[in-house]
Amino acid sequence: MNKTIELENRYCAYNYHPLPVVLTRGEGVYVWDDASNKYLDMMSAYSAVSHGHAHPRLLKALQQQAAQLAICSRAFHTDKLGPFLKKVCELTGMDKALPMNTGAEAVETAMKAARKWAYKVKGVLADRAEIIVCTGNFHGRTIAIVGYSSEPQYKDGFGPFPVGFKIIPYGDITALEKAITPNTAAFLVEPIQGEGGIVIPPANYLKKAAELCKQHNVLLICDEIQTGLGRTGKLLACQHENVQPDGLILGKALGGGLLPVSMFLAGREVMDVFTPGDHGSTFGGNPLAAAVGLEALNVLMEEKLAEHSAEMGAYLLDKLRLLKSPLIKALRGKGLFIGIEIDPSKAKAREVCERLMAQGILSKETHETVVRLAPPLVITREQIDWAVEQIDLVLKEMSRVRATG
Ligand code: IF1
Repeated sequence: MNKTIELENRYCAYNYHPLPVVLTRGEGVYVWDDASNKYLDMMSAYSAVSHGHAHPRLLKALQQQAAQLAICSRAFHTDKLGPFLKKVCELTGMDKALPMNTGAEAVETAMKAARKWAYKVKGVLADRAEIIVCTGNFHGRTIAIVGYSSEPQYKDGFGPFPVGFKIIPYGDITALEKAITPNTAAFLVEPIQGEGGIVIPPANYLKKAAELCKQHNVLLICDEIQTGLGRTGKLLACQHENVQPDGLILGKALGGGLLPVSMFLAGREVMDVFTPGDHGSTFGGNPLAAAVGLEALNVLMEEKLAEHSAEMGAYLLDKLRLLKSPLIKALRGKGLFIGIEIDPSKAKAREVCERLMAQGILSKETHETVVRLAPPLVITREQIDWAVEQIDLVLKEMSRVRATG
C-alpha cells in the first residue's frame, strides 16, 4: 500500500472512499500523481475547479491579496468586498448578496432568509414557515440540510432533524402546487440535480415553478452552487428558461478552484430582513475571497467560459452518443455537466471510474450508477477527443470481459 495513502487512512476519518491515487499537482485540465502520472481531470473537484487548476490570473489575485490583507472579519469594511458583490449582483440580476464560504453555509443562509422573510414580510405565524425541497436533492451536509435529504445514508445516525420541510418529487409541477400552503416560505431547488445523477427536469419546469411561486407569494430559491457559473452552458442554469429566481445560491467555482467562496443573493425585500448580528461567519466576505472571487468572475466572462461550456458540452455529448456501448443505459447533460448512466445489471460506475483512472482520466461515480463528467470549462476539443477514446476503450474492454466471462 502506498505510504501516503496509509498515513491518510491512519489519521483521516473514513468519510470518503477515494480512488487509489495520490495527487500532488494540478495545472489547467491536468493533475499529476506522486508517481508523475498525468491525468485529465474530468471531475474538477465537483465543479469547483471550472477555471482549471492554478489559473495564472487567479493565482496572481490570490498571491497579491494574501500578501496585502487576507482575513480581518466583517467587524470592519474592506476595499475588496463592495466591488466583488457589485459585480456578482450585476451579473446575476440580484439586488444584494450575503457572502459565506462553503455551499452548505450559503444554503443555510438562504433558509434563514426565507424563514425570516416569511415571518416579517409574508406574515406567516412564528415557527410555522415551511420550505419545499425535492427528492434527489443535494444542498450540503449540515443537520438541517441532510434532514430533508431523500438519500438515507446522508441521514443515517444524524437525527433528530429540524421540522418545517416538505419533500416533493423533482420535476413534478402538480406536486409543487399541492405542497404549497399559506405557510410556505420558499421552494428550494437545483435547476439540474447533480448528486441526484445529473437529472434534468422536464422543459419549462423551472418557469412553471417560478409562476406558481409568484402566484402564491413563495420565494423561488435556486441552488446553483454546482450548475452556476457556466457549468451548464449559461452563466446560470436558470437562464436556460429565462427564470429570475427570488433567491440564488452560488459556491464552488466562485472560489476559482483556490479557496471556499459562496454566497446567497436576493432582492432587497428578502435580504433586508437581516439586521446586524442576525447572521454571520468568521471568514465570510474576507478580502482574500473577495479578490479571488472577483477575478474568478472576470475570467469567467472574459474567457467566455459559459459559451465554451455549451459548445464543448454539446460536442462531448454527441461523441458519447456515438459510442453505442451496451453498458450505457442513458446519457444526460447540459453544457459540461454530463452523466453516463451505466446499466447496473451489467457493471458498476465505480469500476468504469477505476478503469478510466488506469487510462489517465479521473472522474467520479454518483449513486453507483452514474459516471459524472464535469471537466474544467477550459477543456479543448482535442482533450475531449482523447477522453472519449479512453472511455470507448474502457467500455469495450468491460463488454469484452463480460462477453467472454
Ligand atoms: C460531498 C456533487 C454532491 C452541491 C449543491 C450545495 C452543496 C453541494 C448543488 C454544498 C456540494 C459536493 C459536496 C460533496 C460532493 C459534492 C456533490 F454533486 F457536487 F458531486 F454531494 F452532490 N448544493 N456538492 O452540489 O456545498 O458545502 O460542499 O461547499 O459532500 O460529498 P459545500
